[in-house]
Amino acid sequence: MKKIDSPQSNPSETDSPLSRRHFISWAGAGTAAIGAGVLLGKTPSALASGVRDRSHVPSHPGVPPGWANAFQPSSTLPEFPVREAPKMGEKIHEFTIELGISVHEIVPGVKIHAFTYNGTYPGPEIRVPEGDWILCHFTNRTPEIHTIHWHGMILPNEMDGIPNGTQWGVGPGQTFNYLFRAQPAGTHFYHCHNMTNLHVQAGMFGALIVEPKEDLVKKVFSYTREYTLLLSEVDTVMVERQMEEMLKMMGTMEKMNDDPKLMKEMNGRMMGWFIDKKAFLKAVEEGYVPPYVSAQRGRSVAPNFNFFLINGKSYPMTEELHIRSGENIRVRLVGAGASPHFMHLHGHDFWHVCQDGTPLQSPVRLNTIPIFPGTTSDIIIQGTNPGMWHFHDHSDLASTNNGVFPGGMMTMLMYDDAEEKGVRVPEIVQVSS
Ligand SMILES: [Cu+2]
Repeated sequence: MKKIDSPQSNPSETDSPLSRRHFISWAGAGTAAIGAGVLLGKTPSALASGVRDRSHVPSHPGVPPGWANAFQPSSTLPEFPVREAPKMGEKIHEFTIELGISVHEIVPGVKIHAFTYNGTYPGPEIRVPEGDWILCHFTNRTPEIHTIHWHGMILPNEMDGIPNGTQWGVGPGQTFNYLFRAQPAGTHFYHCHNMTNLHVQAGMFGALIVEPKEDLVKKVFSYTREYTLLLSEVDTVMVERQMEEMLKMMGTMEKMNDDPKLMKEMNGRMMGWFIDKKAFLKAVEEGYVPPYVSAQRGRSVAPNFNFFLINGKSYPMTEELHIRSGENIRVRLVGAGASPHFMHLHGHDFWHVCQDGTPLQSPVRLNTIPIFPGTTSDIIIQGTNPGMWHFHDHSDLASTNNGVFPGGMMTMLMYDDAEEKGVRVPEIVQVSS
């Protein structure tokens, strides 16, 4: 780990989050250093160097002891220079992810064709310590183009995984090697960034947990178990139809390979790719009709979600959370899909401790937490009320399976010692009311 020298010594100036000196640094050398992506050891402040300096984080009144996460303008800066290469002695964690097409069962009787990372829906959880490196060999074994976007990571531009944006899409049979340092710490996720409306519904997402050097949450709440819940939803009719269309279209394209005349027509227009905005506008002028105007590829219909998933499953097939009286558990909630969800716990209040990976300045006490698409929230549940408690999206639509209550985005908080504590609740599996 590389530390930045900071000549700041006046505590009043350091503690003031918006001191004049910070502004001057930001407007001057700071932006230049960030733009160049280089690490300069002797700069006037953390802002100027473009990397974070944690050497003087002040304590804040009202937060739990040890929480020390007060507001600092420099706290969004990367801890490590972004465009560095791995150095001798630094740890590289290697992962192989193969994308294939598999059949995924949401609940008994409901199966869809899915795009799966290493065969699972969602993909495998990736977990690495902050500051170590991730080297991910991503191979595409499907006929569509895909990438992996590392959501929440502060990484080099060309590792961000945007097809025809920061990299060429990874085509059938191709492998792309993603290499970046795991930062910042916290709960994050990864997902495909091509045709996300279909590909994420089809299963292309997974958890990415970057473990901090010092776990502030554990320091205060000393949790013993943790769970990661990836929240998403799917329109099974749309996914089935589009997966079928995709396979058909790919078949046609394969035939075109042998026919030069047809091949000529299989240009950027057909794929919807243009070299720049000017080329796109010129094509429209010449009569090109974008696919969102004509439903020519059948992709203009908005999804009508009918299944609501926790880690790819709907109730009653969701995995339960386990707790004991007096125990704290950490639950990482990830908004991996396209809709907001409102996770509500019965019989308890819980602590919202982290947002988008970072510990909050002060934990917030709640019984319902909104999880918006692309956000992550970590909560701590304290074992204070033995029994078997519902934990579910309070949006009533999401409590159904294909319109039938109960189902959807719901799981149970199960006390392992409920009976010991004299609470007997029959375990009933209900699939219709
Ligand atoms: Cu994809």
